[in-house]
Amino acid sequence: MKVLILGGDGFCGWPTALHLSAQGHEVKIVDNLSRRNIDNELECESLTPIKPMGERLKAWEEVSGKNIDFYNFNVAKNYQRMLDLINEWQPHAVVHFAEQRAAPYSMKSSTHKRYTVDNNLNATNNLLAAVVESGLDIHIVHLGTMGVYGYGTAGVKIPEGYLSVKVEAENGELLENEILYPPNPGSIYHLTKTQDQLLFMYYNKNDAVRVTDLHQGIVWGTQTQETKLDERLINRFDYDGDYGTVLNRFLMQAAVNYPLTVHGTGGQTRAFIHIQDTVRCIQIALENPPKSKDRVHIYNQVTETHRVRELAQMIADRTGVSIDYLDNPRNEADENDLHVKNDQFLKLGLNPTTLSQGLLEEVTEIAERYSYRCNEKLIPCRSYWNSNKVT
Ligand code: UPG
Repeated sequence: MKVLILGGDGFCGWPTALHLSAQGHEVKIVDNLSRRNIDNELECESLTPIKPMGERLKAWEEVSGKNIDFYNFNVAKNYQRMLDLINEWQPHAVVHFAEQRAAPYSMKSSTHKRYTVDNNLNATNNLLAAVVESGLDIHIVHLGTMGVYGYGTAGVKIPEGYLSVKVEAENGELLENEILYPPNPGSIYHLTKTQDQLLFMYYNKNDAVRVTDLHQGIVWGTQTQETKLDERLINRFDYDGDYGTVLNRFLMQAAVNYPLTVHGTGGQTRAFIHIQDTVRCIQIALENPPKSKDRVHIYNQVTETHRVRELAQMIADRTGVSIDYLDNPRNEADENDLHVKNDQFLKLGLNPTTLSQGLLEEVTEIAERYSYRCNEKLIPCRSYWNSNKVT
C-alpha cells in the first residue's frame, strides 16, 4: 500500500512511518518540522537526542534497505502542494498526524489558542478538500483523542464514537438513533479534535470520503521495535510542562529524583496506550479500511486506564522519589472514573502491551541514560487554563 504520512516527524508519526515501511508499505512523509520549531520557541529539547530528518532517513535506509521520501511543507497553508503530491503519487491512504497536539501549549496565550485552531482545523479541512478534489478513493486515518469525550462520565462505559439514543417522536413512539458521542473538550487543543470529527462526518456524508478516526489515549513509552534498531532512529521524549505527558514525565522525574508533579489530588483517571501499540493500531486501521459508503469508523485506541495518583504512588514505591501534590494549573475535575470500550481493535487482533515492570524499566533506562540533557527548570507546568491563575 502507498501511505502518505502527514506529520511524520513527530512522537507518533515517526515510529508509525518506520513501522509501516518495515511492514512493506511504501511510505512518504510530509512535515514542516513545526515540533522542532516549537522546541526552539520553548527553549527546550527532546530528552532523547533526535537527529535531523535527513540523518534519520539515511539511517533507516542503511538499517532496513527501505527508502522513505520527505517533503517539508505546511499542510495547513500549502494546499496546492499537498494536492499536487496526492495527484502525482496517488496514495491509497493518508495518515493525518499534522496537528499541534499539546493541551497546555494550546492554553498558553491567545496566540497559542489561535495558532492551534488555525493549524489543526485548516490541516484537516485541506486534507479532506484535497482528497475530494483529486477524485481518488483515498482512505484517511486520523489520530484523534480520547479527550473529545470529556472525562466526567459518571459510570458510563464510553462507546466507540457513537451513542445510541432514544428520541420521542411526535406520536409518542420512541425512535432509536445513533449520534456522535456528545463532545466535551477540556482544552483548545481538544476542542480542535472535536471539530475535526464534524469535518470528517460532513465530508463522509457529502463526498463519501472514507475515514477512520482513532480516539487515542495518553501515549507512554519511547521506543518501538524499529526506532530501537539504531540510535539515529531514536524517538523523541518530551518531559517539559507543555509537551511531556504524565506517565513519561513521572518516569523521567524519578530518574532525576525530582518530586513527582501530581496536579491537584491526582484523582484524574485517564486512558493509556504504549507507543508500540499506537503504531500497531494504525497498521490495523489501514489494513481494515471502511468500505465505500461506510460512515466514519471510530475506534478507541486505548489499552488500559489508570488514576494519576496511583501511577505516581507506584513509581514512588519503586524508586523512592517523593510526590508533590500541586495546585492544578488546568480546569478539570480533580476526581473522575473512566470506563472505555476498545473492543474493535481487540477483535482485529491487537494484543495489548500493558503497564509492566519491564516496560517501565525500559523507559526509566532511557530517562536515566539521557538525564544529563534534562533542564529541571522546564519541568513545572506553567500553562494555566484560567488567566486569573497566572502568576
Ligand atoms: N498531569 C499531572 N501532572 C503532570 C502532567 C499531567 O498530574 O505533570 C495530569 C493532568 O492534569 C491530566 C492528566 O495528568 O489530568 C493527563 O495529562 P497529560 O498526560 O498531559 O495528557 P493530555 O493533556 O490529556 O494530552 C495527551 C496528549 C494529547 C492526547 C491526549 C490523549 O498530549 O495529544 O490527545 O493525551 O488523551
